[in-house]
Amino acid sequence: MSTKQPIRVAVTGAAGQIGYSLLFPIAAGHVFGPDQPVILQLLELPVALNAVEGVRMELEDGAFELLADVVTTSDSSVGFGDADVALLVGSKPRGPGMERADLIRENGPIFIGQGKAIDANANPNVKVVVVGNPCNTNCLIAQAQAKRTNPRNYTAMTRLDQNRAMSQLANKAGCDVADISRLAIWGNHSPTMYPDYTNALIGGKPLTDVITDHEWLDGPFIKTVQQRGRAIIDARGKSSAASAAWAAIKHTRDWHRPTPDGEWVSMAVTSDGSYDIPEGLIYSFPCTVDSSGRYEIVQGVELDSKARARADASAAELVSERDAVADLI
Ligand code: NAX
Repeated sequence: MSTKQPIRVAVTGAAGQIGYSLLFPIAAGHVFGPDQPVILQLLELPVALNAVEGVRMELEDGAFELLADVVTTSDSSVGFGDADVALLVGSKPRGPGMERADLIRENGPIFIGQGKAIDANANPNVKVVVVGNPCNTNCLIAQAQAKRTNPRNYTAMTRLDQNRAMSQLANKAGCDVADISRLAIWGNHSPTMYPDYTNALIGGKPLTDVITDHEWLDGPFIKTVQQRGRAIIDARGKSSAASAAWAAIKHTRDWHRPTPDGEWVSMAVTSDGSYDIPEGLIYSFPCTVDSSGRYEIVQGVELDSKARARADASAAELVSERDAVADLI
């Protein structure tokens, strides 16, 4: 076992399908590195405590060298106690006939409670990643409770959208995913999100020089990425789980290491007014992370008029979501 102090990672919804896929890579060192011990603090609803105890037993059966401890609880002060990282996965799923606005209202109170518990109990520099949908606005609600913790460290996950876009582009170009860089998601994790291919590179060259089928880029490509979650549900009968967990791993890992030169990562972070996106929205931008683990929004990215309109449309949706929860923030 490493001599490093363990990192405490709180995970909500740990018995759910994303939680189940998420915990093992964390225990195996895929997020914080091969010599960084972790303590997993698994927060679940009382009704799922048995299930999460089963997950704890499976983690034990993995005999992970880096796993210093696993705590299971439905007490959020224990779950978030001294947490260095909080992955907020648990939330109510969208029920039949439920509109997005209903879901936002249903989940709001969960994120008020969790935001308060994080603020009261976690490490003041806790890094929060909201996965549970509608993740941008849930993040905004939790962040509104941040008095002691750093509000800048409340983020939401759009990495799955970035990964989906990169794979579609690599398939089209016949290249490796690793050849694609600077593909960033702008906006909300919703069908209004904009996967900006106009600034992306393939093997260091402008992507649009390599993929010249602009009709495909503007049409089927964007639509496929925006609608991918629905396509997975239609095919699998369940929402994306392993790919979402992997995206949460990458979001968290990339927030704990310097971004390789020339690359960007998509993270929904607090808008500081960059690109005229209304201040305070939790909006996905291209970001880079420095060696101290601080992210910055990449500046100077040029958006053509179509890209601009798409980025603005997603911001408008986030403004209306914020309006819908104005009494909760
Ligand atoms: P599951 O229904 O399988 O699991 C959710 C788990 O959360 C359950 O075990 C439940 O008991 C627990 N839970 C609910 N409320 C809780 C609370 N207040 N405190 C602690 N635990 C609580 O859902 P799963 O498929 O794992 O999805 C989880 C969330 O991720 C959903 O909101 C889903 O919409 C969202 N997603 C977000 C994605 C993204 O890219 N941001 C993509 C995948 C996914 O759709």
